[in-house]
Amino acid sequence: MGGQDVTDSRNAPEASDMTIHDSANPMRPSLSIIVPTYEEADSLPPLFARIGDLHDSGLSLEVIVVDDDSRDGTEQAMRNLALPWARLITRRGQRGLSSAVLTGLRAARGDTMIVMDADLSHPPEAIPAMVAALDQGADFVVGSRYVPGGSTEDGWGVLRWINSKVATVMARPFTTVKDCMSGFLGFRADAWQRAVDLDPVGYKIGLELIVKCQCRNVVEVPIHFSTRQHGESKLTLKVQIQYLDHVLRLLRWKHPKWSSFVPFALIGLSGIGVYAGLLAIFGALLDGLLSTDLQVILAIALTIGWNFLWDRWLAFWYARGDSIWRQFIGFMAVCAVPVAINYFVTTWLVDDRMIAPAAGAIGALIGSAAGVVFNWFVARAIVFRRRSSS
Ligand SMILES: Nc1nc2c(ncn2[C@@H]2O[C@H](COP(=O)(O)OP(=O)(O)O)[C@@H](O)[C@H]2O)c(=O)[nH]1
Ligand SMILES: [Mg+2]
Repeated sequence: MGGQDVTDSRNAPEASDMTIHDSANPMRPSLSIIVPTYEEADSLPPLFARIGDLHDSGLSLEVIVVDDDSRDGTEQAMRNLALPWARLITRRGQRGLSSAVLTGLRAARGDTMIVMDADLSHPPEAIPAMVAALDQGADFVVGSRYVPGGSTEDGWGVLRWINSKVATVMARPFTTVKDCMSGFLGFRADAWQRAVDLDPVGYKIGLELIVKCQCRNVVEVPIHFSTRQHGESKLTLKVQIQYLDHVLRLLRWKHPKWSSFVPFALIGLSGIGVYAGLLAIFGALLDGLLSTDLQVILAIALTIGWNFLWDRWLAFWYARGDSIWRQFIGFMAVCAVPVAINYFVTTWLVDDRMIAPAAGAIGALIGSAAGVVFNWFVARAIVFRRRSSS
């Protein structure tokens, strides 16, 4: 296997930092199996023994191992195997499961793609059934633990199980697949080429692909999910936190309006509490120092500030790069309508000798209810504009 530096790989910004140890096999296979690896040298010989059985049984395949420069003997292991249908891509200066999978997909030549772990938790023997499901019309196929016939090897810790289930439930807004976390995936080459806005972050490239390729007919093929025999899992706490971020990104991509309006409305609701609380505090502390009118104005100003900062962060995330002062001025202008309603209701109730916190709450409630939809539409259209590229 000679090392060959890649300089012209399509869509591959990382290309100059990787080496393909090519097998120079001129035959175009019908199936490409992508195996991302990080420190999996010991798993490779048994993995290739089992994939080799598929190859020997007549399946036209290539395997692309995408290793993030593990330096644990992976290159040597691949050299020892010396399989004409296997390639190793070593990426340098880059880590990440999803981006490794995308690197492998770009290099793949088959019409059908399978992505699997190196650690033998995914049985290669299930691959023919997965390919058959695709041939029969599935857009996407998942090797699944959670469908009849599927199972998980005993000894999977309870925590690990809960973890997997919680992650699956969080994926519910996007797919009803029972085991979209398994990491054992298959699809036709054109499905991922059709994908828009692929975001190679995180660990769950399966979920990303199902959503971004808009795959509807996802079929689950039952597998027995084995416990890894060699090496360690890379599913760290950091990776799990990144998953939350990934789900949020997918939500924002798939439902941009709702994922803006819902936080906006909730922040508006929180503003009511902030406003009433401020009025109560001012009433207790500033009564001799500041007139009631000024107290109300101060409370309104601080509440606008509260709403603005949270809205900018959570409801209009895409406009965080724009000038904050310009946005703040625009936001205040947009707030003027409900704020005016709020101010008059509050001061009118105070004149009516109701206690100020209750007055504040009622004023804010009416103002917010009247303003929330109006404000959101106007803020979105004028203050927090979406740039065409985001
Ligand atoms: N290239 C690459 N592969 C990775 C990375 N993280 C994990 N992998 C591989 O992705 C597969 C799944 O990872 P694993 O640690 O088994 O995760 P788990 O199955 O969730 O415990 C394995 O083959 C890993 O070697 C990474 O940062 N880069
Ligand atoms: Mg694993």
